[in-house]
Amino acid sequence: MKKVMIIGAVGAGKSTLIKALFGESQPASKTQSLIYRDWVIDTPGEYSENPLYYRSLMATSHEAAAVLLVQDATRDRNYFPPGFEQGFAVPALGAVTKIDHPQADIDHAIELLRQALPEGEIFLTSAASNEGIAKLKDKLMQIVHS
Ligand SMILES: Nc1nc2c(ncn2[C@@H]2O[C@H](COP(=O)(O)OP(=O)(O)O)[C@@H](O)[C@H]2O)c(=O)[nH]1
Ligand SMILES: [Mg+2]
Repeated sequence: MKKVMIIGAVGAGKSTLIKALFGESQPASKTQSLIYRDWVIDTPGEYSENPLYYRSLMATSHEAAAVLLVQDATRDRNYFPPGFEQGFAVPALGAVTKIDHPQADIDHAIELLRQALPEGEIFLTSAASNEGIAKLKDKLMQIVHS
């Protein structure tokens, strides 16, 4: 089965989003290494924050059919370098996480994510309220089964 690689800063909500995509609601534990589960490759946030790991992420993207860039709606800064999406072997799309959060600023999060992902589709999600999860899952299933 084709895979989707999920990247984003430490604490952005990647692992929790993955659990929500699988219909689970328990908290996610800290991701220490690349984790392969079914059609998903979860990555440690350090890999997206530290340029020393970029090559490793880009190499791993060859195993995936798409890369999902995750941006936390409660963060006011960008953890991806400008144009980051272009470094990957496969198409990229984006997800804004934690849109349920009282501190979420969705428009700002989209603006930040657009610097790394000028064109790919962006999905607005909350693992807490489940908003946007089904829509993102449909899209990812299309990619995985294409
Ligand atoms: N309010 C809210 N908090 C979330 C959501 N998703 C994740 N979190 C919280 O964000 C923190 C980091 O989540 P985690 O999935 O471990 O982030 P990762 O490092 O990107 O894998 C945890 O405390 C989660 O409970 C969400 O949709 N809404
Ligand atoms: Mg994680």
